[in-house]
Amino acid sequence: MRPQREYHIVVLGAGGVGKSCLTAQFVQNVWIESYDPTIEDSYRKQIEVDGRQCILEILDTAGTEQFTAMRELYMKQGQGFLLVFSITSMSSLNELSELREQIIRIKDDENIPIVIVGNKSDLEEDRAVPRARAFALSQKWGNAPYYETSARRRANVNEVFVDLCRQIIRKDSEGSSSNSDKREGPNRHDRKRDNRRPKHRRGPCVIL
Ligand SMILES: Nc1nc2c(ncn2[C@@H]2O[C@H](COP(=O)(O)OP(=O)(O)OP(=O)(O)O)[C@@H](O)[C@H]2O)c(=O)[nH]1
Ligand SMILES: [Mg+2]
Repeated sequence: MRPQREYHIVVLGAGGVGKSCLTAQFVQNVWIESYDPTIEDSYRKQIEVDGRQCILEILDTAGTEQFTAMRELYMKQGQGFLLVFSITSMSSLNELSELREQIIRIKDDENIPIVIVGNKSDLEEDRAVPRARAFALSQKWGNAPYYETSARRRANVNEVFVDLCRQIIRKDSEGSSSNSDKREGPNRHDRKRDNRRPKHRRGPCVIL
């Protein structure tokens, strides 16, 4: 049996977009109607992805500005990021760009696993972010996968975590297969440049 691997996932996005509700649905299969702003919570969940047992260490972060002091630390530790906005709030989409820039700066890596999540898809009548707008952002970010989810209806909840986990696994295996080149291989700077050209291009992905 292949060994279990542990992966660190960070859930980011503006306050009230549904990060905690998505996490609670994924980890505990529960729907939370009330809004209790998060400071920081972490969860563990074991899942099987493509026949491989993975333990996800999930960090549910604070969207509210006064609780964001820990950001640098958890961005450093995170291996994959769910960038969550609400389809009912254009400003929540706009906030994601700064978060992504911060992740890239802190990880010093443009190809960090990311999934863009447009939550509250059950509130179609209140939609403020056209799908095309979110999709354009996904293309701008090198075809980062884009999903619309509803924590309320538990729609696409597993899918976003599994997609992110798959990206981390793929990156992990690319990293370890290039380890053998390290001795006489490209210097650190060149390897980073190589990372910007993913071997497997991610396909655009809007699952509704
Ligand atoms: N209709 C609908 N409401 C949702 C959905 N997800 C979350 N909500 C509601 O939105 C509110 C905020 O959800 P949270 O999950 O606490 O938001 P958050 O992103 O964790 O907020 P912070 O912890 O402050 O950053 C709650 O009242 C939820 O019930 C959804 O998919 N559909
Ligand atoms: Mg929360």
